Amino acid sequence: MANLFESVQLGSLVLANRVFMAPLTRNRAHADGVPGELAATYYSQRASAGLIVTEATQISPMGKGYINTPGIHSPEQVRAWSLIVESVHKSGGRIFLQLWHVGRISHSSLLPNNAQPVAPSAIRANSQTLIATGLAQVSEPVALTASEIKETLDDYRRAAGNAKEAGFDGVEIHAANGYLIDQFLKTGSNQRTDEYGGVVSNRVRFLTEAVERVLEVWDGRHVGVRISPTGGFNDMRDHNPLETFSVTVARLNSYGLGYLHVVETAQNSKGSTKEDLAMSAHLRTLWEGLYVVNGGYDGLKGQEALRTGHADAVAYGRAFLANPDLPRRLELGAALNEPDPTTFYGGDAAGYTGYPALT
Ligand code: 8OZ
Repeated sequence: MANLFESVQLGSLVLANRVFMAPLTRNRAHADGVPGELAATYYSQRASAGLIVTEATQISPMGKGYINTPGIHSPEQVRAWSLIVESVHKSGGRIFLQLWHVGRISHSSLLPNNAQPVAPSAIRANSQTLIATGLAQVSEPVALTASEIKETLDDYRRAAGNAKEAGFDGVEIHAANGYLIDQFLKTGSNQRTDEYGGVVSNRVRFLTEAVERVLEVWDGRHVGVRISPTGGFNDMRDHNPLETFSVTVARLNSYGLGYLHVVETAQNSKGSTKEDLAMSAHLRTLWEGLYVVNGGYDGLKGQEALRTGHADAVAYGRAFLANPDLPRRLELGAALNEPDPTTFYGGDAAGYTGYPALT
């Protein structure tokens, strides 16, 4: 059985270990979605991760849902990302870009011409986002038309191509945590009566078509998908998660993807329950590729997950945020820096590039 510090093959890449850096929203990009000046330092400090997955990055202006998140749709954004990637590669790291469309989890003040957010159905989430004036309820969304769905899928392809141009090692499709793709998957946010709604084979269509667009530019082994089958974050619910996600995983198997990344917790920052872990264990039996888990893991629990075959790799969020040299610390059993929640979202170097490595 594998252990956390053993290498693993991902497509043409040999990853140095199985301690991955989970995607972490940090809200330090410029208003135009160009990543901030400190991002190259922040990510290259964490280059000892087996794989870095970047913070969620919007594929289009309509895909934005929070203040100061980065994009991958303009030439300036692509140029800035390419410098970040170069810096990570120079430090020996591997880095995937996370492709994100927030769907209904947005606010008109963040969107072109104060537009309403878009979603599978016009159902407002009982959820908050961060805008210029602070926390705000998300806006009432409008349902995507059939032609807008096609345009959004094209945005996935363009963004995936931009990520390739920036030099990334691959991309992760964000299908978790209540954002656009998850909104299509789960019944609480999808009441469509066309081929994108209703039975699960329809609800999974938007995800599989997004995957197909991304595979027009990337080799499948360099593409991951992140899901949150038991996740309730962002006001999500599904009437039969076991069915929804069993079918989703079975469909995804046919693409020969690099990995499946499963958020095992119902809410960000909470631990996983027996039910969360049972769902994940079930999906693990269905999935034919590399299986990455996230949520509530420390070094011991991560090691145990690999030893028992529950997972092939573990993605750490908060622990990696606060410990740039996390794999080394876990291997040594060294003490960890504590993450400071007051500097998670927005701000400067404090709580970003300021966490010390071991000397
Ligand atoms: C926390 C705050 C804002 C966004 C996710 C992209 O949950 C996020 C996110 C998390 O996937």
